[in-house]
Amino acid sequence: MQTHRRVLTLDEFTIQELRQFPAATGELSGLLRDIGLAAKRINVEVNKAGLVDDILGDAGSVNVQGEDVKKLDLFADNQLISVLRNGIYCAGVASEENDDIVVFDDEVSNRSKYVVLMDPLDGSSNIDVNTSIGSIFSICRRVTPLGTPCTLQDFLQPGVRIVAAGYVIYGSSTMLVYGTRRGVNGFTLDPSIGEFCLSHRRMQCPPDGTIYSVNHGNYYAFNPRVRDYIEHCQQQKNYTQRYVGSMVADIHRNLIKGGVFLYPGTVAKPQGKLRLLYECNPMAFLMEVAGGLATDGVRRILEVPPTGLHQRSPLFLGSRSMMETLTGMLTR
Ligand code: P6P
Repeated sequence: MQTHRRVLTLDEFTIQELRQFPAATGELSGLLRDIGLAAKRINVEVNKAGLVDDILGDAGSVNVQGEDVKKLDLFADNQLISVLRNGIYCAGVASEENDDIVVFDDEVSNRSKYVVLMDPLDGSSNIDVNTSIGSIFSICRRVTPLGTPCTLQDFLQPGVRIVAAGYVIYGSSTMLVYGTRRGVNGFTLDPSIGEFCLSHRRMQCPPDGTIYSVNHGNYYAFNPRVRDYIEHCQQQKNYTQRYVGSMVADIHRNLIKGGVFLYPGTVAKPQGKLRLLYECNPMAFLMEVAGGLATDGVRRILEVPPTGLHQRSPLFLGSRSMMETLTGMLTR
């Protein structure tokens, strides 16, 4: 009898990974399962956003970046914080939606060895037009003593200290993609069972590609070397430009198909728009584990020393060969 091929769920996968490391405590696996639970709850609201107006549209507030906060941003932030606070694996959170760190100062959470940095719903300007949006997260080991409340020091760590990172893309299907140093794996949500199921095992970014992703609207505000690279791309007959305006969607496509994503600084905003700790670092970590490269135009993104929770950085990341050409042009 032909039995249905069983696909590993996220929980089964993280437990399988755990079994390969008998010394592991299971905390990281538990943390990833908690994030998966929050993602499922956020997915329900994202999918019905067009149907109900109590979740769509501006929440009336403005976040630390000065950006209008959509109600879904706040819902996503609340879902992730509540799941992590009620769990037993996280000591606190840094989020785009909160000016300061959120410290889960209770006896159990203070004993947790991880903190989470996140953009709970990135690309929110696309919510109203039904374009793919995403949640981005990274997980770091605390540097302050266990048993005490986490502090800002636990969050201001360079990306090389990331233990795991990932994103959820709410698109034509909903996927959770996460990586540890062992590899990047993608899980597609199966609504029939309400589980993320392994669909993209050991994701590798193609070493070369033909897609470049940049907001051409800023072309004349870029420095000349960035413009030179964009013109280089335009001169390649087989290259194509793809830009959704939602970094999770743009980077997810390039991770699978190959390509480079550029969010350079401009004359007015030399540090660009994207935030180092909870946008650039997690995506750079994933891209490097998948065989790609990620820089701020000069330095490896993961080595940029953090000075502030919401600091920004230019971001260039993607296929190794394309990044080597890009970096050569930016630094000559
Ligand atoms: P622009 C979305 O608001 C976001 O933070 C990223 O997801 C995206 O890559 C970028 O901003 C788009 O910015 O200036 O090109 O619209």
